[in-house]
Amino acid sequence: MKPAILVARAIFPEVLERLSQTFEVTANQDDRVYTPAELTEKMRGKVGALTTGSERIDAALLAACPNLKVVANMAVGYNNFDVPAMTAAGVLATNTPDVLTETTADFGFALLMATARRVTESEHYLRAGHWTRWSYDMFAGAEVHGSTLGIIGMGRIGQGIARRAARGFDMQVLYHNRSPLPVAQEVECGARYAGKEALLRAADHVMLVVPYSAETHHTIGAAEIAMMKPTATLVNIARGGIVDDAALAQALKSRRIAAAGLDVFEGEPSVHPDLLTVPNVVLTPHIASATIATRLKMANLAADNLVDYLVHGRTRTPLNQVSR
Ligand code: 8YV
Repeated sequence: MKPAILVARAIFPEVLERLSQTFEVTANQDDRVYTPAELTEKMRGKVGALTTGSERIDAALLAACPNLKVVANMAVGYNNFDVPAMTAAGVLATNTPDVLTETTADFGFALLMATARRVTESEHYLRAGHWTRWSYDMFAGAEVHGSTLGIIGMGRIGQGIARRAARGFDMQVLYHNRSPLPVAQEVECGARYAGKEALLRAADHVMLVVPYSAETHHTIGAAEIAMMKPTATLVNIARGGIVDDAALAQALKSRRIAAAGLDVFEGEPSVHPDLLTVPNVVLTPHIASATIATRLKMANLAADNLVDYLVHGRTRTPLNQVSR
């Protein structure tokens, strides 16, 4: 009998096929997002699961699934996992670091450019048939090259964005992180450490790349927005909840800051209704890692994590330590 696993969301058929050679796979190629009760039911009796950010693994689910040994998240972020509860239950947690770093940094830059240069706002204007003549200030935005970028969260993706900014766009890069990087690494990515307030006051553009946790909840709220330049843009490719979306919508409405680019939202896939009506925000549906090549690498790494642990007793990209 092959060990039984759940693949909780639709994935590439070739990855499913690969997993089926080793496991008895319960798949979800219809891609319905399970309620917590449905997820628990589907997970019951399984030894492993491949999840995405939409599946919450918590103590209640773990208590109902005593056979579970490993959950492999197809994401680098893992705020959908209660890791201490998983460790206590002896369940290995894994994620997909590295394979999405450069692709996600590319997207951070795309969103920065689209926001500062008002790409989607001007496209909507054109599509609506409003474009009748050229004018000197039509959709005039903010300079990107040569400006100051403030990055909050300086992990692998933050560093990738810093390199793009410093080397490709001649930007001054400030970053804020729990702890400063070693000097050699700062030099390599062309970035300088700053306190959060100093960064917010100095930056022409602020980019959020910090993992979500209780400590980083509402890293940017009304008080932080009040420190930013009125011409500044804010880009969030990290997680919903890092920004107070209601406060941001209000700031965009009153033009307290110039514009925002958001790939992630509090309570997504719901989006704060005021963000849907203000023109000076670029909104994308959590697609920062979405290239076919990268998503395939993420799916394969999640699959490797299941095979490695369940078949070979090895760990590849673990988030906790458990004894088998
Ligand atoms: C995922 C992400 O697509 O890796 C992450 O943390 O946010 C995205 O790359 C998303 O979480 C689905 O699992």
